[in-house]
Amino acid sequence: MFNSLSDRLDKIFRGLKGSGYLTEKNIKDSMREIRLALLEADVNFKIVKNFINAVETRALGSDVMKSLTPGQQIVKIVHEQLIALMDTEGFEMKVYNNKLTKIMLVGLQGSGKTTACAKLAAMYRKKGIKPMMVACDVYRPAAIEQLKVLGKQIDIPVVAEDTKDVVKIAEIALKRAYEDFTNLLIFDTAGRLHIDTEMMDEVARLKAFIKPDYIFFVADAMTGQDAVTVASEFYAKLAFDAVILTKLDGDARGGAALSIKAVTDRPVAFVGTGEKIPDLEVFYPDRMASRILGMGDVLSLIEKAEETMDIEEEEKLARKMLKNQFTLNDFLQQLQSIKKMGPLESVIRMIPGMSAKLPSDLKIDDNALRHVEAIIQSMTYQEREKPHLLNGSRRLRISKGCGRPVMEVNRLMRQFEDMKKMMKKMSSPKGMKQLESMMKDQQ
Ligand SMILES: Nc1nc2c(ncn2[C@@H]2O[C@H](COP(=O)(O)OP(=O)(O)OP(=O)(O)O)[C@@H](O)[C@H]2O)c(=O)[nH]1
Ligand SMILES: [Mg+2]
Repeated sequence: MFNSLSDRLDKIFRGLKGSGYLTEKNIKDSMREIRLALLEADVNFKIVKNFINAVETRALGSDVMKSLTPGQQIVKIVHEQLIALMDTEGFEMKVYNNKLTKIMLVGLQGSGKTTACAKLAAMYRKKGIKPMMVACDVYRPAAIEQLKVLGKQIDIPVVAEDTKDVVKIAEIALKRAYEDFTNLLIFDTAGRLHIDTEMMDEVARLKAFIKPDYIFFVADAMTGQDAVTVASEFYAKLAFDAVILTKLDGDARGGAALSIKAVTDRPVAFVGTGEKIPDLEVFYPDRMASRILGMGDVLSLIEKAEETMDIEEEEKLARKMLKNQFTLNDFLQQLQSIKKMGPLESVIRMIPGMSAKLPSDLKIDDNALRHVEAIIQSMTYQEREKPHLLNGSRRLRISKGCGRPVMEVNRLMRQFEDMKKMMKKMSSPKGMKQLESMMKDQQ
């Protein structure tokens, strides 16, 4: 997501930083380029206009022109304006473990409502909340089945009734929720191809009966400005509280994420970044702005790591690395914990400075990781601890065992040796100094 916008902005800023001092002309030129970049990312044209006006006014201010680092000042201004554009005004879905919070998900067909129900349920359960889901999409039997399957997969109860009367279902669900001391009741509703009165009436009836604490409008980011238009129509008819923007992992150019708040005045609360249950993130405008500007998103990366990794184990591994005792068994363990964090490409792009360095069309093949894993798994424990045992015939056996060519086995061994050499270098005091200066270069 945002790759091409990030690349374009990066080029513009590099030009600005390179020129040393700024004139009114090169500010105006770069504003024109930023404007084009935003329009190309499918940001609403009115928003682009306001955005550029705000940035330009601030950039032409005497403080910026006179500063020693005018290029960086402009990046800072764009960063701040992006944050303002996506401002959530502190919106947060508050759920408590001693009372019931009711939420409703609405939106067009296929926008990702049912998936988001399960993702939210799983996310909040991790925080010690007891969720329950309710199937109120009564028109398609497959829709009810889909929620049931998801519920089973994550072991969260689903209320599904054999009736078309959504209010009746809600009544049963509320009763069950109170009986089971549920803290979060999530209502999945039917999507339509477009907004029609029948659908709005049903959702409105359901809303009046449930009296939800939050209504979320689920929008597919891939549909760009259409998502924004539908969101504002929806908002006019059914005042929702916030937006869940899905499919930000796809080809979405980012326009929807950048426009929704300004157009509907409702913030984005969560973003969906994949089809799997853990692929849901709380939306933070500052982190998103940093990602767009290729500054990386260290906080999200750390959170992801903390959620999926065993910190104690990681520390043990780090100590082994420093002592140069890192073996293929450790390497395998680390590969497996990295895999848990999600697709490699999205992980790498959150590292500051990395996004701009990677070509936007770069596709990191997660299969490569799987192959490496398969190769190591075909070795005996002994071999993983003492790689020098791996002679030609053992390598051949491993290659047959994992179904990868011997060449790949050899390459992996070479890379592992190189990695160990690098670790050895880094663990010396001189190496640490080098690492420090590398990090400084990044900033
Ligand atoms: N890549 C990606 N796919 C998603 C995401 N969220 C949902 N999907 C996929 O989008 C498709 C539609 O998702 P659903 O959750 O069934 O959408 P819905 O809004 O419930 O659809 P209806 O019930 O038909 O209105 C499914 O194939 C999901 O796997 C996301 O964040 N990223
Ligand atoms: Mg659905």
